[in-house]
Amino acid sequence: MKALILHHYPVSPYAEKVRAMLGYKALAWQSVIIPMLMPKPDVVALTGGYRRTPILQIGADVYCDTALIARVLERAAPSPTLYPYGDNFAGRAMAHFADSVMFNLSVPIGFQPGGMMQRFLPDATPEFLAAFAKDRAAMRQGGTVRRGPLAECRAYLAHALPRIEAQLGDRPYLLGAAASECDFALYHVLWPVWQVAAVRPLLEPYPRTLAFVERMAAFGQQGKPEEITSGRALEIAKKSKPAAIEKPQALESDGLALGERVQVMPVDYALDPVKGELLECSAESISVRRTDPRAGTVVVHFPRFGYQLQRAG
Ligand SMILES: N[C@@H](CCC(=O)N[C@@H](CS)C(=O)NCC(=O)O)C(=O)O
Repeated sequence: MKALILHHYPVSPYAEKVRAMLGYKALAWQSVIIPMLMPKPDVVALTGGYRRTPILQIGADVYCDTALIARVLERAAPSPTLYPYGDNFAGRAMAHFADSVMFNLSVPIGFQPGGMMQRFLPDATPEFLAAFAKDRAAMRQGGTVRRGPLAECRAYLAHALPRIEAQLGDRPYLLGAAASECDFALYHVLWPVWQVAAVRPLLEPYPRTLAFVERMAAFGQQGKPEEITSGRALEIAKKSKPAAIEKPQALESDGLALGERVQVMPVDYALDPVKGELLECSAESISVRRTDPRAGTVVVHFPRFGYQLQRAG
């Protein structure tokens, strides 16, 4: 099997979701630490424009978005499964709610001054923190995600936590005795609250939730990745051939045919189009082939849900 290369940085909650999945599946992986803000020339050489974190590289295939990465890891190592109760609507709905709604209230809580950045980057200069805030504001421009004021985020969390506690009941995980995709989604959004001593008390009235986060965090600590440089990852991409796509489909492609030049980008934020030749567009994923002077010919894959496909402008 080709190596799994995760491009990420330590303080990223979405990256923590994948690190925990890798640990849960006891998969060996290689780690490339990427910049936290733009410019990210080596990331963009692989993706063609997508800048969000993390991405998973397998040879010359680049997988964007943790919803798709979960399915790729499942293919790489079916056991233990991330879908022990089936890949069903309840699990997907919980994962989506955690990723899309809860992420946007837990980040303002966990990333307040003195929070996650202080914990993971104690030496960050005021200039870096200001550049980070500016980068994120620019990334969200034109997007559809509203981040409310802190008091509102805390109120929404207070609304969600008793329900999470009730959902856990006497089960270790949201859907039962085994962990599934939605547990990893909920874990990574509670992670910034749990990591920061000043806000962890918000979780303390909910002992099952707290025990759940601790259980999930143990998966995150299990992996022992091999560090490689982004230059090495680009060489690997250049030397590799993208995996063949069997029986490619063009489902609901609005008239776009396989082989056409298209662009793909998220619907919510970080609206950076990735242009290339459409190789597949199914109910699960969109794949485009593109060539970069340093990465060579790569295929970039996105989940179908949450991404827009258009003729290349
Ligand atoms: N839907 C995406 C969201 C990923 C995301 O928003 N990640 C954050 C970091 S936790 C990000 O990309 N921040 C900007 C950056 O890293 O450049 C996924 O599931 O992977």
